[in-house]
Amino acid sequence: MGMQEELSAYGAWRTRVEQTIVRIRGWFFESNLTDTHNDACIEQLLLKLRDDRLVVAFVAEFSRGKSELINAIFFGDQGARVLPSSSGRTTMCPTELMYDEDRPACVDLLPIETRRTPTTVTELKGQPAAWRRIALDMSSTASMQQSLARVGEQRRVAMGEAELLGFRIDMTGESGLQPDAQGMVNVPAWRHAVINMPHPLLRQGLVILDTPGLNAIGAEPELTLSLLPSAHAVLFVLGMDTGVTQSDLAVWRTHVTAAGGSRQGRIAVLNKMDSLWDGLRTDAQIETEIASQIGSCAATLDLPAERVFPVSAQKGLLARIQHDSQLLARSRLPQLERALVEDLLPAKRDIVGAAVEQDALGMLARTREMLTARKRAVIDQLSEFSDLRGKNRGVIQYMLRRVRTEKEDFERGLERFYATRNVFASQTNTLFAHLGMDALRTRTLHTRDLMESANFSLQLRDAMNAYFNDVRDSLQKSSTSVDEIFSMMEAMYRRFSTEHDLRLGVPVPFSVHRYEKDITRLEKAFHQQFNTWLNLLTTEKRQLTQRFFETVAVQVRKHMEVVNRDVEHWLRAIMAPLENQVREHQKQLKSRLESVKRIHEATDTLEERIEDLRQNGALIDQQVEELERLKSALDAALEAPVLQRVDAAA
Ligand SMILES: Nc1nc2c(ncn2[C@@H]2O[C@H](COP(=O)(O)OP(=O)(O)OP(=O)(O)O)[C@@H](O)[C@H]2O)c(=O)[nH]1
Ligand SMILES: [Mg+2]
Repeated sequence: MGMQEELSAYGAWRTRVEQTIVRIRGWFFESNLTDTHNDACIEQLLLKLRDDRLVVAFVAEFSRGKSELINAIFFGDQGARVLPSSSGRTTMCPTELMYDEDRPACVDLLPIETRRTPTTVTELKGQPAAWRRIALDMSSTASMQQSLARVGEQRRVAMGEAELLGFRIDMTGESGLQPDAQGMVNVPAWRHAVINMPHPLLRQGLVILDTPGLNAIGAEPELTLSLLPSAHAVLFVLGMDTGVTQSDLAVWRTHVTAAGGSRQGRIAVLNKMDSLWDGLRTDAQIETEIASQIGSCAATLDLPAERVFPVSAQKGLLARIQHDSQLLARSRLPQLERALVEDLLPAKRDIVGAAVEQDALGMLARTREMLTARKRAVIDQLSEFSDLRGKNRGVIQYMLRRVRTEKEDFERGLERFYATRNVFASQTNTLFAHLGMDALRTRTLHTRDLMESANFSLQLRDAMNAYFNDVRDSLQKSSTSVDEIFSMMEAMYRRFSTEHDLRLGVPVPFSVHRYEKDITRLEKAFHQQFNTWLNLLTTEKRQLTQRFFETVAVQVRKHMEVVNRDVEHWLRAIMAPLENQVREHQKQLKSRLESVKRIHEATDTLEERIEDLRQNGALIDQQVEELERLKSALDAALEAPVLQRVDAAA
């Protein structure tokens, strides 16, 4: 199975899961079983499923063959080299290849000048006017290549200007751009490119991120802080002819391991294996050479040797264009592709599966509990009424009194419930005040001001430290609030379980701590970046720091939005069962009282009431059965195999 089929299989799996959830939503609606909590759960879940993208990033120093590798893996069937690849620097800015049906096939380019303002790429993605759009004609390879080549455009600017745009200048050209005799340097014309292409793999939700080598990037903190850590797989490309050089290591450290995004699969690729096929070495010599290169590469990067793949991207591409299966096998591209798919899909499937399990199965379980409670009430009433058969009015009167007392008891309990709900509301307000996006906005503005007025590096660092401390502090305070809410709800659950016989179990706990990790990761990345800059506060450095801060702020905001969303979800999740069961119990008491009253007043016969209850019970049984069917359907959809391991790769 090729990459294409594997991804299609995954897409089909996801669609099946999604369809089952839509079916469940429909049934809930028809059966009158929806409530706001369930609705919100399902909507969130569907959003998660629809927005499910797989991001594969290619990272390396320039000319290691990233673009060629992308061509060979993803565009071999195009019959030509799609992404520009040539000796020297080709890819000049981070380039995302994806497909979004709402936009035409096109290349969107963000001018490099946007780096002069602190606005981040993420923010600019919401401002179409900031981008230059070039149409992409998918019917002609030549015109497509022409459009794609524009990603590599450059501009000649004065050194000072280049520095303002965040590029490092180095007279020797080693650790920065090298100026010519006139003091001019070539900088990329674009800061970021998004290629929207209706390619089958991209349609499946695959996003490919091609990055330029070190010096061409200059300072683009988003790559390190956001794009790369959120990628599901990172392919780090090395040249078999060069091995791991100092600048390769620098790229590995700044882009791959620095931001600490260790969740994704990391694969090292030893490209240009064909440089060993010189016609002089024997096959055995080539193998020995490859094995030794793998060993030293694995040791230097601290990766297991199985994660290092020797390939020839160029021969692989050629083989695909010429349909030469022997050459394809020799390029060893299929092994790399298999590793990539095996990394990507199960990981992704686990994430999606866990979300579905938590949200959808949780909701089914809650509904199941509610139906069970309803059924129990029906059975109790049935036996109560059956006992009344042949009894005189006195007994019925006695029963009427008993139900009334029970109802009054429960209503007193309800007062406590309403009081708790008020406390809950005020505690929730406190919690959101700690987590609040407004507070975060004020904090961000304040830090921005401090940074602007800073005269020394130390002040910049202090401003950032204060910012992170503030964020952490708000998380800690939220954690205390969460604990308070939990204890109160736990007591309430217990009380209603013992005093009114509700089956509530224990409320789900919640921890804010796991979100602190993300903040710590950002802080670490900031310090690492900051420490690499000199202690002198130049205009360039101030700009760099500010731009870096803006990226950090956007990331922190995103994380805090997630915390807020999760907290909201949790609050609903602990309040909803209590509210539902209380409401349910209240309804039952009312209908029971109603029934006994009618029997007492002889408006209904006992047998009629018993028959009603029987029918009601049968309806609940049917609902439980349907619920079980839906649950099995969801289990089956989730468990369907996604990845077929086929040994004959290619
Ligand atoms: N012999 C050989 N050459 C290769 C191979 N892969 C790429 N190349 C060549 O290496 C050069 C650089 O390839 P690119 O794909 O442009 O490299 P890149 O990593 O994208 O480089 P930048 O975009 O400049 O950062 C090109 O001339 C390719 O033809 C390979 O497997 N074997
Ligand atoms: Mg390239």
